[in-house]
Amino acid sequence: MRIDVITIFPDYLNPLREALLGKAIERERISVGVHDLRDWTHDVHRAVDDSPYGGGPGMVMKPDVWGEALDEVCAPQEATPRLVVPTPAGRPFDQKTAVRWSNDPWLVFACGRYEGIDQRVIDDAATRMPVEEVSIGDYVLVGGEVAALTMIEAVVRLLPGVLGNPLSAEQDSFSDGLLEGPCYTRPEVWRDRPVPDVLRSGNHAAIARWRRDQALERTFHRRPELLAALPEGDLDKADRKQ
Ligand code: 6GU
Repeated sequence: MRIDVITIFPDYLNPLREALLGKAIERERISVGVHDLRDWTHDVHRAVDDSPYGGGPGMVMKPDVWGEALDEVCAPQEATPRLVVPTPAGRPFDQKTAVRWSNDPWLVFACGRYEGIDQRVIDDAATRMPVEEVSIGDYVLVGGEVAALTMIEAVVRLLPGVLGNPLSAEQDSFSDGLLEGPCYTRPEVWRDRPVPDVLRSGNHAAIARWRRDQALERTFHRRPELLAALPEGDLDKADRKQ
C-alpha cells in the first residue's frame, strides 16, 4: 500500500517511522511520502491561508496551493488514490472504514489546519478520485495530522504480514461488534488478586463462553449503543441469559 500525507507540519508525522508502522515500511508492506504543503506556494511569505469569505474568526486554507499539491501528489499512476480529508465535520471513522481502506492500493491524506480547506478543493478533487471527509471522534483537534496518524495506524495493522499474529486483528474489539473483555497473564495471584479460575481450567468451551459473557457485560456498561446496533441474530440464546 502507498500512503501520502500533505501537511504544513511534516515533523508531526515522524511517529510513522516508529514501531509497528516503521517495521511495515522497512518490510516494504507500505511506502510513505510526507509532503510539505508550503512546497507548492509561490509567494515570499509561503502563505497557505487567507481570511474567510463571509467573515468570522480564523483562517481558511487557500485553494490554489492545495490544488497544485493534490495535482502533483495524486497524479495518475497505475492506481487512483482515495483522498482522505480529516475534519471534525466529517463522517465518523470506524473499524469498518479501516477494513475497507485496507483493501486500497493508495491513500492520500490532506491535513488541514486553521478553520479548514476551501471546499472547492475537495469538490474539485472528487471529480477525479474518491474523496472522504472523516472525523475520528466528537472533539476538536488543532489539525488533521494526529487524526491522520490514528487512521493510518488503524489501517496498516490490518495489512497481511504487519501484525505478528494475524488472529489478533480478528479478535479485536469491534470485529464482532463488542468490546473485548479483560485479559490476564502470569503470575496466577498478584497483590492478592487471582486470575479467574475458568481461564486456568483448560475447558475451552467454558473459556469461550466466559469471554463472550465478559465482552457482553463490558459493552452493556460502557457502550450500550453498540449492543443496540448488533444485527438481529448476533446474540445467541446463552447471550440473552446475561
Ligand atoms: Cl479528523 N480533525 C480535526 N482537526 N479535529 C478532529 C478530527 C479531525 N476528528 C475529531 N476531531
